[in-house]
Amino acid sequence: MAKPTVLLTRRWPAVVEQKLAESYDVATNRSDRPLSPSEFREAIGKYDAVLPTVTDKINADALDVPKARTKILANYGVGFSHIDVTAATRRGIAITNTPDVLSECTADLAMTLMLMVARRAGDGERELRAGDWSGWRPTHLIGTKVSGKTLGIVGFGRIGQQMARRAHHGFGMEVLVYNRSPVDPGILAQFNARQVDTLEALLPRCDFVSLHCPGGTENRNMINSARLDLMKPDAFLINTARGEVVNETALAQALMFDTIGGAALDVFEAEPHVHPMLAQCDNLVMLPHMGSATREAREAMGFRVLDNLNDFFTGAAPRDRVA
Ligand code: 8YV
Repeated sequence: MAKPTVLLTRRWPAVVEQKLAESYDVATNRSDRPLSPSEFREAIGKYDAVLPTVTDKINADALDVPKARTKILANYGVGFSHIDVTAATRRGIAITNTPDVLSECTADLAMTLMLMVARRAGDGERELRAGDWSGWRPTHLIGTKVSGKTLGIVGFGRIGQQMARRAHHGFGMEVLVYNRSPVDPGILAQFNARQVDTLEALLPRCDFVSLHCPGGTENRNMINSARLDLMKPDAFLINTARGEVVNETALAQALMFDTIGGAALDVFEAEPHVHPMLAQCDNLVMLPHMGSATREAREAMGFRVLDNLNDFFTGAAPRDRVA
């Protein structure tokens, strides 16, 4: 029997590309540049499976193909707010993602950002590299203590829980949780965490707020100017979730007028474009969407896609089917 045809929209770790080629007839986007909407439409008409990732904007237009051949979008990544789920489902296309395998690394990066912004690590490194360090003094680059402070976690899924583990057991932080559904008390107890019912109840009580909820229309602009105003004037916002969850203009204003202490972002609304006002803020740490960027996580994500594909093409239910 002929192998199913699959398209990788970006380059993947070599070990996964090799393994994939054993069972599938694989086409690779050798240029490793994001596909255009028309290239994407062509792919939907041509391949049995398309393996997209966060840089593919798969809206209704991209799925508007009279004779779609693709039966599954096996996404490389846990977040899938770049896919119009309703439009894909209408065309009978299944969607899978890659949870679990990147939770620890993404939480590690959220911790990195939290520590960097609180301890002014970016400022320090820039000063040193610019040759401007004049030596130790008691008043130099004074930051904020992290240990023992209160951390608000928005979205208490797998990554949010890994963040709580690090913050509570590593840094003795008090953990408050906001989640759309009630969290099992046994899980909260692992981190001595308390769940609150609204963001309005969470934000004024936190020294740090870290976002771990999905993106998409439901959570677009969740952190707007009214909610930023509820944060303590010296509190920090960390976003490793999705750019659209934060209103970037409102955040830049809060940073410029010092109504919050600072922010640290790994994700942006219009990646790879950075809002010009954000680029001017000193009390902001920015990283280029690196949450899952470890060899271990990126390989495991690829193998997880492979598992989902194998299930799908042998008629079993893929374990990570989200639609
Ligand atoms: C990736 C992510 O950067 O999994 C996600 O949702 O944001 C990250 O793991 C990306 O989506 C896949 O490369």
